[in-house]
Amino acid sequence: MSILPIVVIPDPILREPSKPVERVDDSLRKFADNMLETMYDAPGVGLAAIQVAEPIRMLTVDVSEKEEERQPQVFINPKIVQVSDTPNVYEEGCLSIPDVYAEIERPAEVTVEYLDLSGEQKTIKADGLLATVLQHEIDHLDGKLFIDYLSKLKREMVIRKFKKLAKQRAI
Ligand code: K2U
Ligand code: ZN
Repeated sequence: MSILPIVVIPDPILREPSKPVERVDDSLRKFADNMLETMYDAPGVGLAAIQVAEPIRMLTVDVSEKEEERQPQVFINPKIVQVSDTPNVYEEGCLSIPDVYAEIERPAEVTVEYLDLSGEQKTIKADGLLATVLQHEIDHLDGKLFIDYLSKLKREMVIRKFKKLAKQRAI
């Protein structure tokens, strides 16, 4: 298994919509393993394939508690088919936008249809942190970032900070 480099803003690839997975095969399962290893190493509770520069519609999640056994989940071609009217607010972060955290409001419950690593069609009804992380990761597959939910002023402050850091790194 390998730890893959995580893309950070302002890399434009993060704004590209990801393409549906055509075949669930051993090569995809190997890539999913590498995504999980990368996610645990970061550490994170979710990761979208685009964040490791692979524009396909696949994401990994593990919202198990630190002292619990790991519960890795892989979602292929995930589609949100139902959302609750009740909202929930979580302080979100993103491995592609390091050291930025913000309270984001999203539907508290979502129903997601997806393929698992055997290629089987599945449906999950999620709430709590899993619902938030699934919505955050599925946004990534559409080129959307959690800072897009911030005010224009706050979003531009974050992007300006990263452009300045990118320039300093380039020197
Ligand atoms: O997309 C990502 O970079 C994964 C995020 C997942 C996340 C989404 C919404 C709310 C919390 C996390 C990373 O895991 S960010 C690192 C992190 C880990 C635990 C809690 C908060 C942030
Ligand atoms: Zn993210």
